[in-house]
Amino acid sequence: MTQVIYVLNGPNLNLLGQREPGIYGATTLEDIKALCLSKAEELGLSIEFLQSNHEGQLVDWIQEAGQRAAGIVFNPAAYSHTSVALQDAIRAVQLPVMEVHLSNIHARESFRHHSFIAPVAKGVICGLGPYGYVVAIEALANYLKQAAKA
Ligand code: CA2
Repeated sequence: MTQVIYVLNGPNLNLLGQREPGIYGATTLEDIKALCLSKAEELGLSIEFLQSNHEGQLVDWIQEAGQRAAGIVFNPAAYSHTSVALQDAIRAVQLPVMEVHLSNIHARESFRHHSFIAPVAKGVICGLGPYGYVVAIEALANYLKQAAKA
């Protein structure tokens, strides 16, 4: 059966391409969804691509992924730096998670340097722009293949 990957996006990422192009570029979230779908098709995976501005909704989707998905690509946006609830949800489902950030959070304000998600993620990709999502899907596919062999 085709494996499902949840691609979850946190607050304000719905504004991509419309505001602050100097930091986040001109690509919209719909463009990123198209990139993810194309990479998933190439790898024989199925994608559930979702965005919410609400922490509880993201927790619900992580729990849902626990029932339905093989892994999660997650850009928690500002909740990366604040959310114990999202870390707890990831710990609870025990799915492999690749954390993605469009910008290089380590080259920005110090409050962005810490992530509550990183300690429970398999990998963290930042600073590669929309391509980071493609890399994250590839890395997750590779992880799942290796895990199936073990
Ligand atoms: O670089 C990333 O992907 C971030 O997760 C983006 C978050 C930020 O809080 C993280 O530190 C790094 C912000 C997403 C907000 O996106 C906007 C897009 C357009 C206009 C305004 C905000």
